[in-house]
Amino acid sequence: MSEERSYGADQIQVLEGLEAVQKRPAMYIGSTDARGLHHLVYEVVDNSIDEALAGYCDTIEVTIHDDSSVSVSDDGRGIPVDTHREYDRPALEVIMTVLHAGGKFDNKSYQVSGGLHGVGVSVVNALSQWLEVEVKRDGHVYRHRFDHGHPDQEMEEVREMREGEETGTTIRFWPDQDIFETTDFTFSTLESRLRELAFLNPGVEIAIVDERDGDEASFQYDGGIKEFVEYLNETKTALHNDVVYLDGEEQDIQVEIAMQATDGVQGSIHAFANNINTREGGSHMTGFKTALTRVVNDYASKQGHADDIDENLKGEDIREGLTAVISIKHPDPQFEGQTKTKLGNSEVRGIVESLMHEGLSTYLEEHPDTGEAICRKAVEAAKARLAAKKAEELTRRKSALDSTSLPGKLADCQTRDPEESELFVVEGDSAGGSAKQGRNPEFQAILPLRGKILNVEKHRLDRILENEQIRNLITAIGTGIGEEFDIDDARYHKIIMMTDADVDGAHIRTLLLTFLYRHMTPLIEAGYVYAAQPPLYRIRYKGDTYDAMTEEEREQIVAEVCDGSPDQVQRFKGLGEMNPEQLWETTMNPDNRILKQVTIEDGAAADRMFSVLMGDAVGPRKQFIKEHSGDAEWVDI
Ligand code: 0RA
Repeated sequence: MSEERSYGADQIQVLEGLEAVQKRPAMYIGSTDARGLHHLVYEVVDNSIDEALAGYCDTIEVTIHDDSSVSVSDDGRGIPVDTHREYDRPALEVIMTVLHAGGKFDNKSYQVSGGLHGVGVSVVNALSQWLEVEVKRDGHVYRHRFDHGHPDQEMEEVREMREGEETGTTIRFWPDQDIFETTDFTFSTLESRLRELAFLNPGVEIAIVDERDGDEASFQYDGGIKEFVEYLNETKTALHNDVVYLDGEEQDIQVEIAMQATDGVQGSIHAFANNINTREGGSHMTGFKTALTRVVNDYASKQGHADDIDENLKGEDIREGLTAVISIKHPDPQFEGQTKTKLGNSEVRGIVESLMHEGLSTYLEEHPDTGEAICRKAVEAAKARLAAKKAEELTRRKSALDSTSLPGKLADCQTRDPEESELFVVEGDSAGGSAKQGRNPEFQAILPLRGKILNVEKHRLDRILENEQIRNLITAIGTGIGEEFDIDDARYHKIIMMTDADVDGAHIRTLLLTFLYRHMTPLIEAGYVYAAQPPLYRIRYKGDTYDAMTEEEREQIVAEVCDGSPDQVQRFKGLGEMNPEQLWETTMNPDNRILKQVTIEDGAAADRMFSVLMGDAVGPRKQFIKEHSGDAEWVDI
């Protein structure tokens, strides 16, 4: 800050605000790991989206620069620069430095910023070692720069706007390396969220460029969430061509619903409120499910489509294989739940229900082929469910998964405190043997898995549970499965997949992840799931050993540490090649190892990835693998 400035009461308030954010960043952005880092970008983009929702911005451009900074550019009206009366400072400076100041300047009806991570762009400023804003409005180009959230100097007027030049805002920020565990932005993570935002805000063009390697993508969907459903179903077989689309508005609350049934056994319903993925559901989800069950049952009995079964279709029957996106925009959304991703506004339930009642009933009447396809699929699911029940599958399942009888293969740990306990799920019996000898038995348990586990994408839960590997896994974890799943029963708070660093290992890890993602989602959400990172090479030089996790790291160590001539370079083809001590040292010892936490950054993207990799359609899978073969991080771990 310039020395002359005297601090008035308002400035002191500003400083306290920024300091609070810097002291407890996690309170404002959730975490300071990669997830929190990417939230910074979403926070800035949300402001541009607000400008688009207000009708003033068509294009948003995100750039990852090669100096660990990101810029977000839009063609909106530009952040106001005139003097703010209360603070006696440029409005731009107030917006950038005062917590929650953004929204006060405009009564926008559905602002995104102010929602989940909508803590305001001032939080991004507080957590950036450097931030620059350029505003084009009122015929001028203005620039303001900030150092750890504090104005570096007075706002500058740089030049006049040129003939035909558009108004807009560009914010470029360099995240504070003392605050964030990593400042390495991942293109695919940002890309997924930007694609989602483009689906949720039809018409807005959102582009991303990665200056580090030239990657780029651009999204614009005039069809909105209808196109979102088509995209989610691209790798699946739809049972009707048309995507059902409903929209309505009541009490200033906009509701949009799009859905399409597929022949798969996995359903996926994605609910959003003010562009925020409400993973924990809430009133819009409840309203949707209740009405869906009722409308389809009414329609089925009226048309005689469910005469084959004696009872009503259950909600789960109708949702089997159904892909749906619900998007609401609310002037005052209330977010609840553990991760603040559950919509609390109770009035929304009835509004969604009545839109579904009227809209879906009419739709089915007018599109009898679609109505029949949806009913036929639900009846088939109900029959499978009833058959499983009849075979006393449910009782068998319960006793088989009863955690009082732990699987014989499990070498459990001594502690009974789940917070301290780690479960290593290990590929193959031989690696399992090494892991058992190498572990610290106090808190590390080992479960070897033999061969490949079942591809759960393609089967219903009752079939999946016939697989012994899966049953062992469920029993060891202790949470139960399906309706009985309870995360509080988890016996370990770290479930670590330990697979070979080769193609087979990646395959097994993906199979495991698919299972955990589909059937034990809360474990991933709670951050309990990890992937171990065994080294690829061990290099010996002058009596010391060095491990390299990647090809590049090996080259670097050989060149920089061993002066180009190491004594020995050993390639670990599999975990089984490491002796127990090596396995402990490199991969299991909490002091040395690298664990990658599995996150569900984006439910929709993960859902799509799993069906691309595991589903029936071969074309998209080949395409995906071709596109991502050089990208070791695709699995979001
Ligand atoms: C407050 C008021 C107005 C625009 C904005 C904020 C605004 C903020 C951001 C952040 C990124 N891009 C943005 N674009 C606009 C409206 C001011 C007016 O009435 O012209």
